[in-house]
Amino acid sequence: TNRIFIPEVFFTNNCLTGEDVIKSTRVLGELDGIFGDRQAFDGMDKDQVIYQVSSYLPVLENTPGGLFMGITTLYPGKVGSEFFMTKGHFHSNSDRAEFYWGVEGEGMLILMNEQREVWAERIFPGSLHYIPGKVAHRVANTGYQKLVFSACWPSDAGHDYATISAAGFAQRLIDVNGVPTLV
Ligand code: S6P
Ligand code: ZN
Repeated sequence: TNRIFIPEVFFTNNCLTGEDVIKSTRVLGELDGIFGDRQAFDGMDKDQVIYQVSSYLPVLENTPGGLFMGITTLYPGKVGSEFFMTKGHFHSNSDRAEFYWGVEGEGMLILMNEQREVWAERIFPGSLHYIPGKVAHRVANTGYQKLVFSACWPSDAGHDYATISAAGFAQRLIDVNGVPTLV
């Protein structure tokens, strides 16, 4: 049976259910090792939800030529002085690009190329971000409310989390006297 997909409903309610919508939740305990301040991390509740992703997968993973879409809700907070952020990844098919766009709240899209050069773009409602292939991407919530952003990526992109798990990003987004700063 066909199910009608209404992006407005997806965006505003973030609660569509269906066999091609996958919801996942990341709690702090699953982000072990990605934040710089180990002592601060150890003192925090590991069951705290850091972000949730609803992904609309109209075709099977790895299908060439298709598109996926996701919406991520990233909650506000810090581990020490480092803003809550997503794990971050390259794509397994490394040349695959992606669009991100801001929906609600404020944050930073942190990008790193294969030469480990890092830069960042401010995310806000209506901001649009083109992430070229071979560029790792991660998002930090720099505000006091939830950050909601959406993404569209090729169905054969895949996710390479291992490279970032092993080597991290070359810079971190830290709150320096109230100013989000890459260090
Ligand atoms: C997928 C896209 C997003 C992220 C989501 C969570 O290609 O980039 O939907 O999956 O923002 O981030 P991460 O790094 O945990 O997958
Ligand atoms: Zn991606």
